[in-house]
Amino acid sequence: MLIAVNAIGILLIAFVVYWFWLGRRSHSVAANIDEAITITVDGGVYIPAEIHGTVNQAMTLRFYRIDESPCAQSVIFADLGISQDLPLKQSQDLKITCDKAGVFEFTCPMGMYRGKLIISAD
Ligand SMILES: [Cu+2]
Repeated sequence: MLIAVNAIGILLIAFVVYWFWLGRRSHSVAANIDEAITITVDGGVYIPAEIHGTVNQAMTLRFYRIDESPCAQSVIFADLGISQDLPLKQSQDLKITCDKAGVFEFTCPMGMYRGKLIISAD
């Protein structure tokens, strides 16, 4: 009985590690030149929620909203002064070039949906 409880405990820990560490890593994506990055808006989240790019790299973020919540109707990059409407079930391209390194959050208007644009020096 005790062994079984320990085994369940270990499985739970393994699952938590997978979920928070490995799982999150797979939710990030690096921007390639001339290639749009599709970000799906569904179930209250951006997928992927972490986009990596470099300074002065022209990026195309292609938002595709499946989520019907009114909250998901637009995406805001507050630090970059960008607000973009996201039509339902249509691709909406957003071209961004960052001239400085940093972490720029993008959110829904109320800040519940959250993603990050991570720009490195080069
Ligand atoms: Cu919201």
